Amino acid sequence: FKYDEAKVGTEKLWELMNSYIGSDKRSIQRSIVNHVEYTLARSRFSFDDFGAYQASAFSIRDRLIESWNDTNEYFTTNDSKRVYYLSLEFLLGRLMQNALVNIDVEEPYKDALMDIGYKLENLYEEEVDPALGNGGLGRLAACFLDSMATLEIPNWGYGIRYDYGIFKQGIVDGYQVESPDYWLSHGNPWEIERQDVTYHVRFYGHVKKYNDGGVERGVWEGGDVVVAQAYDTPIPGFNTFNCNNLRLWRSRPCNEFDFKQFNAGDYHGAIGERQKAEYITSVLYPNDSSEGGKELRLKQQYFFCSATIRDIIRRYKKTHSTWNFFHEKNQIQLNDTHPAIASIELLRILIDEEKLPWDQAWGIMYKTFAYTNHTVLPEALEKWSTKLIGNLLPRHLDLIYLINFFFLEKVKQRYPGDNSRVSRMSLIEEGDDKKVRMAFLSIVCSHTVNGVAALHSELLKKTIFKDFDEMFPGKLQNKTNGVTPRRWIHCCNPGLSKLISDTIMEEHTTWLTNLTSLRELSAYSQDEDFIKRFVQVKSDNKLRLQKWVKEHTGIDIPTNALYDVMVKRIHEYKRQFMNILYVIHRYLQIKETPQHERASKFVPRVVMIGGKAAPGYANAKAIIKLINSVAQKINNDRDVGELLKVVFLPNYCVSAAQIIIPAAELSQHISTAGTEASGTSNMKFIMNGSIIIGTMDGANVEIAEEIGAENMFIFGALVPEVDTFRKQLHDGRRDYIGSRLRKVFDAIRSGTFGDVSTIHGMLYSIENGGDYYCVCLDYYPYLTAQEKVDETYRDYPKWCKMSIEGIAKSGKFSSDRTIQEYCMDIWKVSAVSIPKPTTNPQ
Ligand code: B1N
Repeated sequence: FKYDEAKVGTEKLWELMNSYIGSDKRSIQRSIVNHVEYTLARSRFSFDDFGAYQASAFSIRDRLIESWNDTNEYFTTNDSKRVYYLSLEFLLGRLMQNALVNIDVEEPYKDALMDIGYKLENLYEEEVDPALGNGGLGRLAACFLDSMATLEIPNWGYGIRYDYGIFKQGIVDGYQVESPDYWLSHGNPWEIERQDVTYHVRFYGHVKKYNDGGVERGVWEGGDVVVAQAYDTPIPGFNTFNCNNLRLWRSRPCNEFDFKQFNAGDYHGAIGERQKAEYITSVLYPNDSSEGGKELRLKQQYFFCSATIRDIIRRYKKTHSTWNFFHEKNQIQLNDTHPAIASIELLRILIDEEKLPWDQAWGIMYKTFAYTNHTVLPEALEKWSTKLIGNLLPRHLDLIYLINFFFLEKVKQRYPGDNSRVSRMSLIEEGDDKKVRMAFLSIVCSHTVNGVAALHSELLKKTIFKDFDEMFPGKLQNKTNGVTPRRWIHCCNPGLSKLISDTIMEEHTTWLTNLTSLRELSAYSQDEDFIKRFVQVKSDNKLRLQKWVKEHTGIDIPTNALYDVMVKRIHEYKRQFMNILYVIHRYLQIKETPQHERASKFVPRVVMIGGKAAPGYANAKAIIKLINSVAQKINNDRDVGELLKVVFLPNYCVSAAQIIIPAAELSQHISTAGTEASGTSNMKFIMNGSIIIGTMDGANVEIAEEIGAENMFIFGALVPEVDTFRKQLHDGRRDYIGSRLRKVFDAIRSGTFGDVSTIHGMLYSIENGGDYYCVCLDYYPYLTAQEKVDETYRDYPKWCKMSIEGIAKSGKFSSDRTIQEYCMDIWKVSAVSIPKPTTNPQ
């Protein structure tokens, strides 16, 4: 079989199609203007930046669709093994520049647009930032899609097309206020609505069981049925013709099932019922690292898992008539336990609908699924009440009980008489309100489990998954996270990208897919010319951020100051609180120092902190208020002047990150050791030449291993020391505040920063043994590390050397490396490269 020959029969179609848009100026312009006229129905003679953005997006999408179609056809004809990445979150960020860069037409589009009066950079700003995720977990999914497409792995992502993404954060009087992110209000030119790809999804109802020659099967009937409709977003790879897909599901009412109510004459009631169906995919839950146990969330999970599994089965059945090869042709990765119900759904379909024997169904499921854990925080581990599952998904609860029964039999066999182990490992947590432990269920139903950084994976083995690691040695692996250098170096920091290409004399197309070649930069870390250009790039980026800050906060910040940045979701474990305590300390110190001594004692700094707090997380919101109040006071203290500025960066999101990260010189990753599973912004910051001040937590440990601890400011307790401190707290230790921290607490309480009473609860609790995240334990080492920061910044060549060494040795943290490891160790899948498309014979 030769790909080109497949087209021979369709020559006629080729004739009709003016396909494969050329990359010359005229073709691009024609395609854009055609979309202005025919798609947008606007005047071809006058369109604003937004119209130009939309038309360009449609024009680019046309190209993507061409390779999308070719790719899928090729995978189907070749019966390629596929990977499916299931996630409740995909934090894609803006798509236009990414698409242009990946298919290598950014320059031609820039020229073509310039010629008709539009600046491409301005059009980029017209795009809404699709924010269907909370933070690291969702952004990781997006980086993985980019890497899988680039590495030519046959992959589809599956998730939910929420009407409302993560809320928009505003700041009023220093407090966070949330407003809805209705991101679809101006349409979404990147998606393709699939009217024809729909599935029915059932909720509630009841199960009738019957015995089918020794196998118990169920028939699930009644309840509510809603429709899942597919929306596809093409995912182009970098420097390849392959184009993968992200399929997101939207809930719609199901016509067939509504008629009764309409016929009964209850028109309004029936319309109301229909709206309930649409509600399922309305809104993304805004909790990062905590779980609410709400029914609607479980509905979302099952809704998208059911549609996804049916879609995967339908695709498989197109080319297969037996189940024998299902697991060899399909691998399904669960992005945390949020889509865990997918494995039970596959099992249910195989048993109840496909009528397979239990053992065969179980084997297929087991060999198909793999699960990634992203946290050890107990509040983030999903546990669904059996009542809730039993009501919403009665057949699934049956199967979970059955799985648990068989599993516990094995545990008993293996550890006879060890009853406490049996109850520890049970998939069901006993109690008044029995709960299904979704992480344990996912381990039992998957062939492989992984953590997201070396330290995290080791902790999993020692703590929450200890019993499982003992019983299934080797099943638990590590796959250290990574980020895509296409977005996180090339797109967000074009100056640095060009400097790298010029220096190592490689096209960006080469090093961006082989990031370890950045090592060559090491040779230039003390090269005067290189450093000069490097400093220029950084100061350009600082200027860009300065403008952004002015525009979004009204605050003027100097550029000749150290840019100290901490951007991530606000959480006690991440310790933004410790950061702001230090800022207060620094402020008090400046005030205590006579004017004429200040310049020699303090390096001018702009401290920037940004991130969203979950709407129901009172302490996180109190931290935001404190930061803003401290900023207000310090920024208006003329006595301090430009020596210290504090900014809360509002509405932190992917597009903001692309401005903020390239401008940072210092970035803070200061979580309590053992709490941050990996962190991924730490990787983005080092790739952009920012130095990390951080604890030995998450991927910081491996970053230190790669770039050398001497190129970071590492401080703080290690995991065992944290454990000890917590034990001491438990046993009544209270002597841990110390005089310098006491002063800071006093300043807060005395009203120096106005009314910040919302933080008083946290202060009290920290003083009275509730310092679970060990702020006090790490506070003084943190001060020392901060002093080292100032000292180093004064020796600017040394600072630059550290910063450049960081970039040079950041290659490991490309998500390409991560995906290669998943491919080899978990999915056993290899690249399938589609041939260069044949051009129109005309
Ligand atoms: O996943 C990231 C890691 O880099 C971070 O360290 C980790 O905190 C993050 C419930 C989560 N873990 N758990 C979540 C998100 C949403 C939700 O509803 C939990 N996010 C992480 C990528 O590995």
